[in-house]
Amino acid sequence: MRMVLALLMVLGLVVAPGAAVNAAPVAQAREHKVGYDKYSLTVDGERIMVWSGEFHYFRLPSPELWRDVLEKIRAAGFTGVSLYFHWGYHSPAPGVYDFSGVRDVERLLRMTEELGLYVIARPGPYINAETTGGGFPAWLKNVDGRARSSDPGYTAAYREWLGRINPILARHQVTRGGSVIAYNAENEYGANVDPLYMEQLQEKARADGIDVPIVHNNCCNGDLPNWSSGQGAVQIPGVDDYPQSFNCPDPGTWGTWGEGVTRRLRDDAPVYAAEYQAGAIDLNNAGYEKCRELTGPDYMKVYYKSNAIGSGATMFGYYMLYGGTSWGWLPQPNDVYTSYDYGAAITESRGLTTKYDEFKRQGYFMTTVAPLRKTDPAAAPKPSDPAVFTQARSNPDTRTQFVLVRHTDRRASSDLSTTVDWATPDGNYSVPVRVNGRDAKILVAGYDLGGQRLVWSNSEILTHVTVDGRDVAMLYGREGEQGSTVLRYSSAPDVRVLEGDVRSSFDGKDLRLDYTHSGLARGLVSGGGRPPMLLLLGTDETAARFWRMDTGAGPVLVRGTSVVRDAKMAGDKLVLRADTDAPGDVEVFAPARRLVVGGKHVETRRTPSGSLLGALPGPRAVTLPALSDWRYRAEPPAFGDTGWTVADRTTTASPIKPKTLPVLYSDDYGYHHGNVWYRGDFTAEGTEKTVSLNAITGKGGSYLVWLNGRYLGSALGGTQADSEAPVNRDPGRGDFPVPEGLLAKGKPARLSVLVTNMGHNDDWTADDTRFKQPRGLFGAVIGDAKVSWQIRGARDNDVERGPLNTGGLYGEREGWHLPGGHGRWERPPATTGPGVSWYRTDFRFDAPRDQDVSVALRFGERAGKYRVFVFVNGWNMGQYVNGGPQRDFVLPAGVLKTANSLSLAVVSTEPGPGAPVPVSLVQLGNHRTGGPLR
Ligand code: IPT
Repeated sequence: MRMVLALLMVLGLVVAPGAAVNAAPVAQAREHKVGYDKYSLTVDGERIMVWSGEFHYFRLPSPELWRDVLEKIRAAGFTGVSLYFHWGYHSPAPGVYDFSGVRDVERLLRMTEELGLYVIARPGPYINAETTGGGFPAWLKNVDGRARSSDPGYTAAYREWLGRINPILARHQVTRGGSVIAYNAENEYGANVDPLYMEQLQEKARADGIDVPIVHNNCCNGDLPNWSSGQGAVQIPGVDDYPQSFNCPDPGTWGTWGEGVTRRLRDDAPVYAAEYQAGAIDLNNAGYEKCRELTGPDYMKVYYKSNAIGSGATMFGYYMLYGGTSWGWLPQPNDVYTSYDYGAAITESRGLTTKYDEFKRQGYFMTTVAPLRKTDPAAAPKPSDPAVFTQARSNPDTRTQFVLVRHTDRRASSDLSTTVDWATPDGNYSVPVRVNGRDAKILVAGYDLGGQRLVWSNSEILTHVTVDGRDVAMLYGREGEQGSTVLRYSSAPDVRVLEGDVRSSFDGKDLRLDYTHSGLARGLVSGGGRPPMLLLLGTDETAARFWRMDTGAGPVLVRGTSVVRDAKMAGDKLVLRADTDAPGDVEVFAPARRLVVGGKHVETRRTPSGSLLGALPGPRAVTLPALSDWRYRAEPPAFGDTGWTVADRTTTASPIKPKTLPVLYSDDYGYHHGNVWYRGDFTAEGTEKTVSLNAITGKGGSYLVWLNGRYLGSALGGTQADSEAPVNRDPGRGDFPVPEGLLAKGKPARLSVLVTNMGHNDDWTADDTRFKQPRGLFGAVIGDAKVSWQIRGARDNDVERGPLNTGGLYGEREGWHLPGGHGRWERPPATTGPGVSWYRTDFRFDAPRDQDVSVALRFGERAGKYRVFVFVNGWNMGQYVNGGPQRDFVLPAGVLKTANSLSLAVVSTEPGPGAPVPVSLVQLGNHRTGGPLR
């Protein structure tokens, strides 16, 4: 292997760590060189800050909206996105791969290229991600050889996948004019590791044309095998860190999983915060708002800033920026339900939160201030109060200093004011600082801010731009806090305060401005031997109202609007695509005389700040239709005589052997997702007392049992079994008494069982006894009866929506969930029995074309033990479990059209009313976009 690597290196296909990576051999105009050193990645020799976060295209089955999310990500100042690619999402069966429609990842990569976002590509093969099988296709459960190892069976399987995805990623590398700047091999590979496998993954990537640096996201702050040296080592080993844990019910408890400072793992590579916690899985059903609180703006301030200064990382991947929806059978059942909102900065319904605002404040700073891309630890100015903690880094070339200020005890929330003695590059100063509550600041000294010299400030820098030869800088602090900013001039500059209360003094070299952060203050500084500057001094809130956008004529600033998607200069016009959620001001700082927003000219006037100020309308109110006119159809147990597969196997590839034979695992018969029906035929003795079953469904699943058409009851499915007796060989046990007189000696009898498969276990520990846990019936005993079994699952004929959309309900096989009707539907009856009842209705959704209205289906209260599969225009948008944590099911535009069909498959384990479960359409957002989202 070493020889192969050496050979590839000679051929220029692999690069030695630290060396520049070669561009593709064919000369192309947009080819770039990617390299790195201990400080950062470089593109054509220029240092870059990869300030990125995670997005899962497979959790948004609407490519039109990928762009919406990516635009919002870019608008917050991110320079990149981190993207998992989900093997199982593309591959329903060995050798079968689909990259069309909602799976069109080239379209996704093209969008990142159009938007100028770098991509950290993470194709696994294993990705975890709380998705079924951790991203492995379910058919891999039938493949011999331990997954995530160099075993030949697994190797052949994953090479199929990499053989498809790698060339796509290779085509889109920065080195070939694309966006992919790094390639993540495997995922948190730290348990049961096989270094040969890690090495072979990378050889495969290189052989498939990957020439950007290979990275890895190591688990647990890099404490497990971390691929920084030895066989299988990657060029840039990164670290995953979730300091807050996933304890959403208790959002006030901080740092459960540690300090949260990313470790340096290699001296010759940049520090990479591969997955840094930006939300949480709702493990304890607290609801995602609690997860958002656990990882809210105060956590972000303290942890992200501590991490930036503590580690000097220049590559970041915040997990998640937008979580989305585990629609269909995407969820991994042990950790999540349908919603994967994640408490992220951008909600599942694509709304922006206060976390988004904090990302923007930090992101603009991280990506504006170039000296941050190369820093070493430095002596920190000493605070006079030991309850205040400081830490510093400085740029060895510019000598710019970055000082972190926070409570010594990160969890403390007292209000401390003190001073620090700061030896800045421009002299020694006593600088007042305040830490009020859970807060942290990164203060800057010795920085060439545009044409100005910032000596120091105890306000934080949001961003700055240069417009028509004038610097426009925005600094901010928490409402009510004192602020001071010192700038250097060769002679007294002229200071004109336009708004707010700002005092200034000049001592012959330093201009000192003192103020209280409140609203938005504005001052013009001119003369003093430097270009003029407009200084904007705001609060957290007013800073968050600003948007920075790059145009061909340089970056511009916009104040107002709920997002800015795009900005360009056309002659003297600034042309914006921007949303509003309410009427309000729009103010632009741009080399423009006119303003166009959403294709419409906006009346503006020139302000004393030199900006253009106008007003924009908000969205019109939209009314959603009531859902009525429901029709009904029953799905009788194990209905219909076609489509059944004889289940008579006596062996299985699963390391978990069944309790009874034949093997009844659904995967062994090619039914990998959703519900399966079983029927077991036997000749009765008449003496059978009990039907004893075991089923493994994954957490939260259940099964329902009928004998000769009579409902016997239901039981919860198990989550796992051990491979050998006596431990855990009785998962999901249900014993159902046989009603008197139901079976008669010598008469044919039929058992019907509906088993839900909640999704497949992940493989976090690289252990087949976890990943290859069966689904479906694990054991069945009916007295001494010899039962002939048949099984029926999904048809797998839905190319558009893919294999994870449907299971084996009869109605699914017959297309009752699809638009268009399909057969006879009736008025709902007065009552329904236990089992499967289907309901459907049609509705229209007429949102104005220039508005983005986000819609969800909301479940109201109704007692009973039931779950509901929600189909909108055939798309399985999730599973409602009565009494469960999720009531709102987001319906993304694209899935939602103007004319819609809604089908609900209700699986009830007890009799219930015939009327449909109470559901309604609700609005989760309404924005004027100025045109259709593209
Ligand atoms: C880490 C995984 O890499 C990622 O796929 C996802 O599962 C995430 O965490 C949690 O949402 S796993 C780590 C926290 C043990």
